[in-house]
Amino acid sequence: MIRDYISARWIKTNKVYTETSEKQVYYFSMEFLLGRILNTNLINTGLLDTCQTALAELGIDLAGLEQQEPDAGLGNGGLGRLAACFLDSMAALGLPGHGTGIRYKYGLFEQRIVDQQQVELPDNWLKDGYIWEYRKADKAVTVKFGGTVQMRRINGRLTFEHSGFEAVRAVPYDVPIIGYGNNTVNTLRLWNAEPIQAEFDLACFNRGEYLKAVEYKHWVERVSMILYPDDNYDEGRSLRLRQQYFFVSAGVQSIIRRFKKTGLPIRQLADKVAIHINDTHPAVAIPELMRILLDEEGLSWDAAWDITTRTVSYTNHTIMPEALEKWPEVMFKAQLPRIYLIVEEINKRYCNEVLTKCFCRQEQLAGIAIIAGGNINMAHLAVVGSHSVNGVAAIHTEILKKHLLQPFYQLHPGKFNNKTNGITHRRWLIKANPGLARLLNDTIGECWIKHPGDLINVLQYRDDPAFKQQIAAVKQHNKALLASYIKNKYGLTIDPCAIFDVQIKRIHAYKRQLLNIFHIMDLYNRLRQDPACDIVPRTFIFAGKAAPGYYIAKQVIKLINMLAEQINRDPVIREKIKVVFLENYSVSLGELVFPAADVSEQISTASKEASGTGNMKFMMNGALTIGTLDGANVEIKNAVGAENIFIFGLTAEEVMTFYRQGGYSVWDVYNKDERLKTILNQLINGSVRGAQEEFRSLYDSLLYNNDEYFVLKDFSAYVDAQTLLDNAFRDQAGWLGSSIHNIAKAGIFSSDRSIREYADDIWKIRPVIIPG
Ligand code: 26V
Repeated sequence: MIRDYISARWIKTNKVYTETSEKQVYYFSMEFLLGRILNTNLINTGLLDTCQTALAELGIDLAGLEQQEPDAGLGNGGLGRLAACFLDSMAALGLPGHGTGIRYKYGLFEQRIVDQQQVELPDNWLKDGYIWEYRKADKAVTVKFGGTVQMRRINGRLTFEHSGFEAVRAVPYDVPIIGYGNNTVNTLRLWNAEPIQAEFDLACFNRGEYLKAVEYKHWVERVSMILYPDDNYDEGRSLRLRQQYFFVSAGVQSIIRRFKKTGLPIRQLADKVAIHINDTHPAVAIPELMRILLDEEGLSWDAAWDITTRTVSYTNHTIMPEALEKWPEVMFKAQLPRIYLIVEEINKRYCNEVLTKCFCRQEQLAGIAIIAGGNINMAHLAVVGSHSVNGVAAIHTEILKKHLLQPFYQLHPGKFNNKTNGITHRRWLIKANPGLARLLNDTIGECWIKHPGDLINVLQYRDDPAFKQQIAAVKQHNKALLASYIKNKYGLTIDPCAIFDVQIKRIHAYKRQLLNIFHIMDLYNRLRQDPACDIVPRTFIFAGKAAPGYYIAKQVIKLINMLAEQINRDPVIREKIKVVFLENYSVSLGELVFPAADVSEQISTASKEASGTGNMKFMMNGALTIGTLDGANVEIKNAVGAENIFIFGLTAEEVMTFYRQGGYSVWDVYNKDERLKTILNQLINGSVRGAQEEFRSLYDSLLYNNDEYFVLKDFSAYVDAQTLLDNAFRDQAGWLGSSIHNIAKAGIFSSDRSIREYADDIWKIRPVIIPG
């Protein structure tokens, strides 16, 4: 019904976009972590109440019905969820902006905990069909891999003939992206890889080469089969490169096809089209656009380059060295021979330009070259081929300018800018926390929904005892909901009055779940020593997936689960602390957990977390942050003030100084802190029940591998901050004031704000009103 309801608007939106020929942006991303969209579609169309009532009359519970929708998990974590929030905001703001990605048959794996360890199961999310997608077979295009390129000079002009390639048919599946309170319906176009029917198959069949034909089909379908489950880790897999070129080439071809229907000359492309690349994963869009402009449109190199760089913009999402994409030249050349030649030419011309303009000396070239040491550096390609490069939080952008991309910043300072991340308050507040949304409406009116900055209006109730009671009641209700989920799923009873202290995110050494665990172990040791020890009861809640091949991260999951088992059953500590690991973290699970949290753990090693967006989801739902000065935590602190957040630990500058010195002296810290000695020994002496040598690898990574992420170094400051937090929670009036303060200041972290900045500063696009 909702599909039919919006279909006329969808057609109308496309018609208006075509007729007005307004500039449109295409957000290219390997990942879109949509989650379920029935409920948010109901919110955005204004049909939620009507549907809820009508269904109730039929004896159907909407919430139960919603569970039938698969949770579209076409992303790993922050980068993919950001893309989904951005689509929602573009539509809400009436901006002509669309997503371009891959229709993975299998999304991010389903995580189960079996014998306290992570087990991965395939996420066959399409098995019962996906109600929101529309296959558009008539819009299919062909993408070519492999083969050879013949260069010829015809009438004085170089031409490139690509032959012997293997062709893949890219078929788009369109998903409507519905705007809030307007008539805009934008499009998320996901590309599916299919065999080119006709000749090849038939020829094979006719020759009786049945097996060969089937092999070809499988080879082709592999391209859009599965989302790579690594987050912040690049393995340089050739199938991933094929995935990248597959959706990028299909996407760019379809943009050009659409543009040409306007009848405008191709030279005006950048006036009508912006292509944004979400990290370097779609960076082959730069040479692909060059290929089309050169080989198919017959433009000169300079004209094509001018159009390309004015069309493309790039966001960097990580400075982790192991996540920066570098493709071996040999692999790249074999897969994409024509694209390789173009990248080679871009590199040659860029290096020449920099040298001839005396911007740098020969020996400095390696720092900016796109091709060096047998690899293609995709971040360098992305910077050189775009007109805008942005980081995702103030501190992250500064690190890009001063460190990771420093030589480029020297050469082109004007390209660099910051766009602090955001989250859609429609999903993360209105949908996830209806109780809070209602209370806000009753208190400050509904204007914050259209203008999230208006959340600031609740600040005047910061010290209002009646309002505090209402805020407390909402939180209590959400905590009870989570407690009952935990009871039903795991049979574990948790006290809704305890502090709910939550760390939910991918499991990664730099995010330091281990630091959180060490605080828990320290508390547990204190309670074992003195069961009367005066601490506020706490429930520590974890959730998150580890990349299947990431051994250390999997050990962390195992350690959490083993500790949970031991602590939750220990009668001596009288239920003062509990530990829960929620399996299969997903968008839907997040919607249950964020509203129930009192404490938000954002404890990455300073300088490592580009932004974080979970931090914003917690804040918007009234949790207080305990965190380092990393990513957007810095801006959260500036927004709420030091009194309403618990900041601890090394600063990014200090961390980077230590790195330059080759680390810090781990043993000094260890020897001076009895608590740490105890905890570390407990990892290897059988204290963690059932484990003897099990956690030696974790122990070694800290003591014998230089504690790369400063867990031991920050431990003492973290425990001190936790003690302050424990004290602060005892003063409920003060705590609720801070909670209200956090909600009031959360408006700037709406992705509507982020998207407005992208639209105004980078894409230069304007809202287009779609009449009803
Ligand atoms: C990188 C790679 C490298 C190649 C193999 C597969 C793979 C998959 C995902 C990624 C993305 C890593 C970057 C990332 O997710 N960054 C996160 O972006 C969030 C949105 O900007 C930000 O809030 C997080 O701090 C940042 O870690």
